[in-house]
Amino acid sequence: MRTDTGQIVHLADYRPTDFVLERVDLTFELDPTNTKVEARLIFHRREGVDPTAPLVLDGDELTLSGLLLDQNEVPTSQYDVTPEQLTVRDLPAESPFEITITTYINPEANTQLMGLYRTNGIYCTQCEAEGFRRITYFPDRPDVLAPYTVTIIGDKAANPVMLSNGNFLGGAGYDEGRAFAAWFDPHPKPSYLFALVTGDLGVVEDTFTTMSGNEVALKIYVEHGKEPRAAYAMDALKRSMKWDEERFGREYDLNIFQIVAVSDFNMGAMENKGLNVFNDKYVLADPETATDQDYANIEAIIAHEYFHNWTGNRITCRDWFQLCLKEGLTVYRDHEFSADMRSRPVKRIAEVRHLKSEQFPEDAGPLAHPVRPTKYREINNFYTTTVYEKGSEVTRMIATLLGRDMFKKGMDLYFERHDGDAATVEDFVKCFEDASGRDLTQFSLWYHQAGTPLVTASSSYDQSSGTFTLSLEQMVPATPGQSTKDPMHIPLSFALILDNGSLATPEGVTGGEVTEDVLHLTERRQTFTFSGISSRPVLSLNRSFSAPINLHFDQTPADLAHIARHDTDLFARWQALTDLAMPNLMQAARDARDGKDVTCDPALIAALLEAAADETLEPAFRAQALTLPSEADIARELGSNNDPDAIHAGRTAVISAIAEAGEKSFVHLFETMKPEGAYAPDAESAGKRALRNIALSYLTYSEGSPARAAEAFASSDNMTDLAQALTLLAHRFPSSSEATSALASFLTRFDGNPLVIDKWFSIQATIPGADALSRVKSLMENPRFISTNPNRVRSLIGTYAFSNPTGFNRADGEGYRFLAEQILAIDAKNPQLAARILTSMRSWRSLEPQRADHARAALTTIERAANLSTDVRDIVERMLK
Ligand code: 0A1
Ligand code: ZN
Repeated sequence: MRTDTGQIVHLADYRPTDFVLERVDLTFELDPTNTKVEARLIFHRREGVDPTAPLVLDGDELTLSGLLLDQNEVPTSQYDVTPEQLTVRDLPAESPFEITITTYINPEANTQLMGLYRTNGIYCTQCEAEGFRRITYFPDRPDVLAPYTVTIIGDKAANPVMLSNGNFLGGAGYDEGRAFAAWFDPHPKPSYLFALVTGDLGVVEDTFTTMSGNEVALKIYVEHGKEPRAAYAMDALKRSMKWDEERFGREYDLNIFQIVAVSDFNMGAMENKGLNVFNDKYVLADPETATDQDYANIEAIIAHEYFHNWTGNRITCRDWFQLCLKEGLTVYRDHEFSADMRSRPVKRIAEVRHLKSEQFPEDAGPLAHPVRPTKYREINNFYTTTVYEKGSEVTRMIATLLGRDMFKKGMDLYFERHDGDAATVEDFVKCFEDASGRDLTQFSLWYHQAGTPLVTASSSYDQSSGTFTLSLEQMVPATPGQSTKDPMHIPLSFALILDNGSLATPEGVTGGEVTEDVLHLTERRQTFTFSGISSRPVLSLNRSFSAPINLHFDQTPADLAHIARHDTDLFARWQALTDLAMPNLMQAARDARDGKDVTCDPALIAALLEAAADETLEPAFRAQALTLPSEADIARELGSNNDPDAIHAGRTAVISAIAEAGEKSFVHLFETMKPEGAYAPDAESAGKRALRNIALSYLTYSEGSPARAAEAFASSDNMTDLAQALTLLAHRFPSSSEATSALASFLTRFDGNPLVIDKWFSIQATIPGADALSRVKSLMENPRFISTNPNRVRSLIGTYAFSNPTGFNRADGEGYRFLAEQILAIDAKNPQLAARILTSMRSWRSLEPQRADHARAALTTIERAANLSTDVRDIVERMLK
């Protein structure tokens, strides 16, 4: 394992390489423990570079076994080599030269799953961000692009499938018992997009004809027997290809597109050119084993990786500081795709829930960093929700500022101007400036200033003059390394809703720029005055969540209820319901902490039940309306001195009050919201199931018995309903015989299906209360707990730490001490996984003092441990700073 080198990389130090890489020719002779890699690299010295400058290549845990220069052995006096670097001197000043490097690597021993590794008898690679240097010495950085030829030689029986990037050149028997295959990728690419997969795999095949008539072979490789479960992924892929042509004019550019699903993978999936590798969780689905959420995730991630072909691969990043250039933009594109495939407002609600629950805490804690950071110690730790989700929000804001047509013009210009480039965020923004003529200098602060802006709003209406005045103030909180901030350009979508529910059209506005329904807040304090408003309107602000901000706007419950009833933006209606609920939930937490009775405002109950019963609204929206802010959301709003037990108790009491008041409605929804016919994963059916299941959840509170959930468990014919019923039994009635027997029957029924067994672990890891820890510990003893499989580790330990506030944040600190032990054990095998799970403690400073002390002590234990990886050291030190 690579332990910490302590080196910090700075954006300001960027400079191009001294040598230009012209071509890459790789030959792999596969062996589980001793794979031979021969890399033939053709370089020339960049113009103007010192003719004596050496060639310096990156490595990671490598041993050099051969080095040739133009096919002649290089004398040892001409190079220096360590496991991390190869330096070759005395190279030609002008003419191109060929370096041939031979290394032997051990895929079987590669537990960190970076570079070439083995999973279930398959050879597989993961090279982003810096995994290629674990295969051979190489200029392993994203601005070094070249075409690749790859030859794979391996045992024929064990590797009937041999894949790499690009188009297939040919393959056959090689010698006794061995076969070879050769691939050529004509599109110059950086090493992080290299992939190789071989093994004995099943395949699902289809074709897609592109808009200019090219036929593309589509192949999804899965373990034998799982082929039927790849059908939905294939369908999502074809829809993604079509959508990218229609919406962005992007056509696929090879004659084959391949996806491989593997069961050991650190992340969700990887966009290697023409050969995407997926965590099988995001490929495999059928009604019996996958939930509606699983289907939606598959659709989104298949699209995301496919869309990277243009935003990431054809145009890549100059350096890793530009990661949001491909990730933020590609998330924006996959969000838009899902919005077009499903319900746009419901999709937006889900995005904002995710942003607020994951990115906002990151931005408010010790790990906060700008969307485009300027330094890092371990790049793997920057695949964050800030780079991805906030990066997507920044792209969305550009579209909001410019309008749909101008945004499209800017995107077209970006594709035209930068195809084949390793580009920067500045290059991207410039395209929109050039296309629109708009200056985006101030807007660009969204890339550079960390922290969620806080906008405080107040308004007044003057009947006599018919004017409505809105005063806005913005503040960007201090974040690590950035103590002062400049005012941002914040686009706020708004509506003025009149008494009868119609929208006011102001005659004029002063105080700042307003384009269509968007206010441009650009100063620290700004007052907008709208004229020609005949009666007092209710302001709906930041509709569709047009800017990723915290908004403090003291609106009365009556005004919020008005928005919840009338806004034409469904997102804003949901937001108003959330804003109605939040103060109630915060007060409930305080009351529970102080031992007082918890109450629930009847106006909140009425608004929620009204939305739930409104048949003009789609069921998926009604389900979202009934889903109260989570315990983590409440903790975030409370901000400091948090007691997760009190938050849980308060929220539970509020839910019980709603459940009792609405019991009749919930029974009605539970009985009527059943999609007709056989299970189908479409958004409409999924919405009905979501509404029925949230109704069932409320009924467990009002009825106080597991009977109805047990009956739902017994009668469900799909995984969505089954998993929800099991969750309710286990979480609401953990010691009931119904819960015990449902958990046992679920296990028996799905044993042998790892993705479903992950659910079995997660459901138990999230049972609230202090007993969760002993449950998690005993589940770790279960033979099905496989400590080397990232999905399984995440499903038990990750889910416990991230998603069980009361179970993890035990007042005695045992949860933190347990996590510290686990992080050290995981780190020894898989640093990336360990570092990621450790971020579950990112908000430790907002806990009440006793818990915070325990958390600090546990983090300090990690910090002081010997042989920490760079990944974990980077996170733990930033968290303790
Ligand atoms: N680029 C991939 C995600 C990814 C990132 C890093 C990885 O290893 C460190 C693996 C995958 C995506 O955005 O889908
Ligand atoms: Zn991505």
